[in-house]
Amino acid sequence: MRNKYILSAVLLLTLFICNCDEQKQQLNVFTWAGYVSDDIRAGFEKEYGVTVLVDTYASNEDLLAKLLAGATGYDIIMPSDYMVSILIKQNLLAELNRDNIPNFQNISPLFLGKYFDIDNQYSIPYTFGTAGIAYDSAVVTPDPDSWAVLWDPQYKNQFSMLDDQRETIGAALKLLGYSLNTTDPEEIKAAKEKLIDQKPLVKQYKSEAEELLIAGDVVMAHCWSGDAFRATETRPTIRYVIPKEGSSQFIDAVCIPKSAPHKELAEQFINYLLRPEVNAKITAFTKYGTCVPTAKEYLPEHLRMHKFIYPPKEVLDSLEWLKDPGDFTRHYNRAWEEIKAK
Ligand code: SPD
Repeated sequence: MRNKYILSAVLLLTLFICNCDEQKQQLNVFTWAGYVSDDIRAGFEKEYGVTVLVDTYASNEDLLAKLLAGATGYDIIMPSDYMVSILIKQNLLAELNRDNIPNFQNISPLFLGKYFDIDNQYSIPYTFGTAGIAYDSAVVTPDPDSWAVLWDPQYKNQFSMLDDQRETIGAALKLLGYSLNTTDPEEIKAAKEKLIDQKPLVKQYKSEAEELLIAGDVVMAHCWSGDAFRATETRPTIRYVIPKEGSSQFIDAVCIPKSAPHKELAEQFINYLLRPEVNAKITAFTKYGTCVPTAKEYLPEHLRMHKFIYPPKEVLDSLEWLKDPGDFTRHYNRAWEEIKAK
C-alpha cells in the first residue's frame, strides 16, 4: 500500500514537471554561426524560465530566402545593415516596442540612425566589423596587402572565399577598383569573370571561415574580422589584413520578424543583450565590436581597443557599407548563380 502511495506521488511529480516544461516558452533565434554563446543563451533561459533555440545561416541572402519562403517560427533574426533595408521594404520586420527595451539608452549614438533604419524603428545594433583576409603568417609570406593574393596560383586549394554573394562579388569589385555597390552591369560582369577565373584556385566557399583556419584546412581565408580574431586564439600566427583597395564594413542588427510567435519575449531578449555585462559577453565571445560603451568596463584590456575591431583611420577611410541596390539586385543574383554553377 505504502509503495502505491509513493508511486502515485512520483507520477504526479513527473506529470507536474512535464507540464511545466510544456508551458515553457521557446525563443527561436536565427543568426550567424558563432554569434550567440551558450552562456548568453543559458543566462536568459534561467532568468526568464524559457528555452532559447539557435539556428544559423551563412549569408543575408539565405536569411531573406528563408523568410520569403514563409518561415514563420523565428522570434529573433540578425540581418546586416543593407539587409535590414531590404527586409523593411519587403514588410518582413516588426516595429520594436521601445517600452520593452529600456536598455536602448545604453547604445552609443554612433551606431544609431544609420541609413538602413534611420529611426531604429526595426533594428538594434548587435555588433560591427569588417571583411578582409585572414592568413597564417607562418606560411603566407610576405604579408599580403591586396585582394590579388586570392588570385595567386601558389595558394591553389589553400584558401577559402566567403559563401556570401555581396561580400565575394564585392572583393572582386574592389580589386578592380569599383564600388561595392556598383549598379553598372559591365562592372558586375568584370567581377563575375574575375571570380570565375579564380574558382579553380578556391578550396571552398564558406562563411564560417574560422573553422577552416583553425582546422588548418586553409592557410588563408576571405573572412570577417571577428572570425579571424577567433581563429588567432587557436593559431596565434594568424593575421588579418584589410586590403589596400578597400573592403566592406558592417553593422549586424537584431530584428524581430513580423511573423514572430513571441514578440514580447523577443523584446525582452533584446533588452537583455543590451545590458552592459551581457553585451560584454557578446564581444568576448564573437570578437566583434560592442555598440554599448559601458560594456567595455566588463571587457579585458586587450579587447577594448584591439586593432582587429578598431582599424586605424586610414583603413577606416577605405571601407564602404553595403547598400540595397534595389532592382539591380538581380544582376548580383545572376552573377553569383553563374559563379557557383561553374
Ligand atoms: N560569425 C559571425 C559572422 C558575422 C558576419 N557578419 C556579416 C556581415 C555581412 N556583410
